[in-house]
Amino acid sequence: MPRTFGHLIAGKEVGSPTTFESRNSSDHADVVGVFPEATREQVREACDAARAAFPGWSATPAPVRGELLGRLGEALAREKEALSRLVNREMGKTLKEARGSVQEAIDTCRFFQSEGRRLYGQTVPSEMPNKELFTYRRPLGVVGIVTAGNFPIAVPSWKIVPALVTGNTIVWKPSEDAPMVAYAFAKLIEEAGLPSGVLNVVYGGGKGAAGEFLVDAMDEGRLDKFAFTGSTAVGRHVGEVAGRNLLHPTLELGGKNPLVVMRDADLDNAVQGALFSAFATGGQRCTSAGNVIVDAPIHDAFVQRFLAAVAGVRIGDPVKVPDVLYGPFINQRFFEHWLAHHDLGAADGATKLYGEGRILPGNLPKGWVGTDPEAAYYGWPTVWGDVTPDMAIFQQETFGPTINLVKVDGIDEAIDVANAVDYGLSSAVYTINRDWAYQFKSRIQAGMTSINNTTNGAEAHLPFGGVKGSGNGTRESGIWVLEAYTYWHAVNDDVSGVLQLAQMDTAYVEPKAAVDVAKLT
Ligand code: UN1
Repeated sequence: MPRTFGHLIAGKEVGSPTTFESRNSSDHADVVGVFPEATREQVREACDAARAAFPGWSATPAPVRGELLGRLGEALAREKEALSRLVNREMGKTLKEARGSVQEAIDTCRFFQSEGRRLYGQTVPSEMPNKELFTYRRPLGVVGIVTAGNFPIAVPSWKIVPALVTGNTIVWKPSEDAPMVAYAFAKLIEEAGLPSGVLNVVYGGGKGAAGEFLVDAMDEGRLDKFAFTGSTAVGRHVGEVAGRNLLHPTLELGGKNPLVVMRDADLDNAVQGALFSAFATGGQRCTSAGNVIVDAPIHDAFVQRFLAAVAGVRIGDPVKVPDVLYGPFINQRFFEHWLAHHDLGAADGATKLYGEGRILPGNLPKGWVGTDPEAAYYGWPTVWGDVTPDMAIFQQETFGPTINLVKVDGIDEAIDVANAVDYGLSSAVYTINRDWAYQFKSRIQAGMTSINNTTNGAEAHLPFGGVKGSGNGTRESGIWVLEAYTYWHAVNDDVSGVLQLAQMDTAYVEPKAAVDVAKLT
């Protein structure tokens, strides 16, 4: 019998009248756990619990908060294997990728442990005597967090860990696709010693459910900050609600990431990079490649090698067969959205070079090494050729194992085509020409660029986030994320004992008569 788990509100585990099952993404017969569907009232209670916990947590010295996050890092490292297996089972990443994603959360804790001993402000000279100026980072208050299922521990850690080290309290609505991973993460945060009410977790869906209730909590004045990872459409809505409440949200949204292969590239390296960028996690990363842009002189050679590599891609249940490149769709919605793109591609007039839709017993790709393809949603690796920027499949995020091949002539056209989407999250170029690499990194519209590597590869101490439709310019990770969870407080400390007014009582030194250097000799 699967266990039934509860929300975490004010340090207590509580249930709801309705529940939902979290199932193994690779084998839907396997129920991982049963979770409550939060009511609007419960989301409000969670916000109020976070509000009540704020004075105590924000007054806890930052080094002490950092120490707690260091302990969380140790607990995550201790449980890394079990957590990775949970990620692998619940959302369907390969074990290697799952381990990487847990490591990303560990790295984040380690980085922010010591940030608790910095959180620097400045000491600033005043324009008047016997007066000092200071700047302090202050926490914002209660943070609402909604995260996606594709990185169920790494991406939540990018938000939760810096929000905590800076003294905020939290209501987190994890993805309904990976609530078990969220529960385990929250338990380890509890183990590290976080006081009750500082982190509250409410489970449930997005639309018409816990996610929407948490967004609505901004209109109810219950939140001071919102952080969201998910689709651009939902991100726009979150941004609108945040905007009318004068909140500055963190929005990490979709992508249609370009990977350029220039004529001088190491083709083997480029093929491997394109393969991973396109198909790892079944194309369900925000950083997955959407369009591979190939320089004309090597176009045909690249396509030939790429298609040979695609035919060799191992696909199957990543819990039972460890060395697959990718496993199932995380959920039915992603699968259906991906399936529909086949009609788009056909209507666009693109050429399907590889792929036959859903993997089924009578429709197995060469690389299928799984057991029962009907146990979950599995998709053929799909490659479209002759794609041009005006096509819908070039423009729209697919979020599945599909890649488009686009032919260009030279670096200028490659950059123009790479920029011809409404998104701008990540990007990559394969070239050994220093000038082309320089041109690409200078002119590409993206928050992240790899030179001779995949479109993936964010690390815990680099800024992560997009431009254009991929976000609102906020950044996660590293020192940059501190801006998202604090405001700057300017303090004037006057010890003169008299009223002295800035700009008015300032005794600037008057200049003397002008010196004309030409007349000096
Ligand atoms: C995401 O898909 O939301 O660079 C984050 C990468 C990972 C993070 C992806 N380290 O692909």
